[in-house]
Amino acid sequence: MMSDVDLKKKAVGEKAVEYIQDGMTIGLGSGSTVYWMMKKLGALVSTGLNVRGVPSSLRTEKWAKEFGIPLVYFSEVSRLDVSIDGADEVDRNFNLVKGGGGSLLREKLVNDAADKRIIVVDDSKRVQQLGAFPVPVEVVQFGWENTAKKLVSIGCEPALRFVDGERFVSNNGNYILDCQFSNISDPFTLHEQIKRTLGVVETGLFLNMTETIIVGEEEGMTILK
Ligand code: ABF
Repeated sequence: MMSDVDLKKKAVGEKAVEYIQDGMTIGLGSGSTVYWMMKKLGALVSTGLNVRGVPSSLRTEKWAKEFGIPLVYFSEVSRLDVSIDGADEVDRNFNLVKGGGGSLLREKLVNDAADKRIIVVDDSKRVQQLGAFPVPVEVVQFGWENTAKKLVSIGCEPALRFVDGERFVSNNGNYILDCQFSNISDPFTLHEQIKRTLGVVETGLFLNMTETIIVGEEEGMTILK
C-alpha cells in the first residue's frame, strides 16, 4: 500500500516524462521521486523512445540499467536537453536545498549542463524560507574536522553524516557535513561563504538553477514556472 507521499512522488515523477522528447539527452537526477520518472521513462524506451541519460549517482545509474535507459557520460556529451531531479526544500524563488541523498555534487554538475531543469517534489518540500532542512555540504575527507570548525564560524552546526553507523562517503570519495543554519535569509551569500571555505567541494544550495517545479498535492499537482 503506497503512502500519500509516495503517490504524490509517483504522480509528479511520471508527469515529468511528458517533457522528454525523442532524441533527447537527459540529466537523470537522484532520489525516490526520480525513481518513478525513470521507471516510466524505461517503459517508453522499451516501446521505442530514443533517449539517453547522464546519471547523477551510482544509484541512478543502477536504476537506468534496471529500466533499460541508455547511459551516456560527459566524455561523450557536454550539454543536456533537460534534467529531471528531486529536492529536499524548494522556496518561492525556485531556490533549492538538495543533497539529502548524498549526491549533490554530481546532481549539480548534471543540472548545470542542462538547458532546461525540472524539479519534481511532493508538496511537503515547499517552504517559505530555506533552512529547516540542514544544508548538505560535500567536503574532502582530509582535515574535515577543521573544515567543520570553519563552517561553525559562519553560523551553522555541521554534523558529519553517518549511514548505518558508518561515515557516509559520497560517490566521489568525499564526506558530507549536514549544516543546520538557524535561518537562511540570503542563500546566495551563504552559498558563497560556504563555497570559499577551505576543504569544501560543493554545497546543496541550488540557486537560479531551475526553470520548472512540478509539485504533487492532495488533489493533483501544480506546475510552477
Ligand atoms: C535528490 O532528491 C536529492 O537532492 C534529494 O535529497 C532527493 C529528494 O529525495 P526524494 O525525491 O526521495 O524525496 O535529488
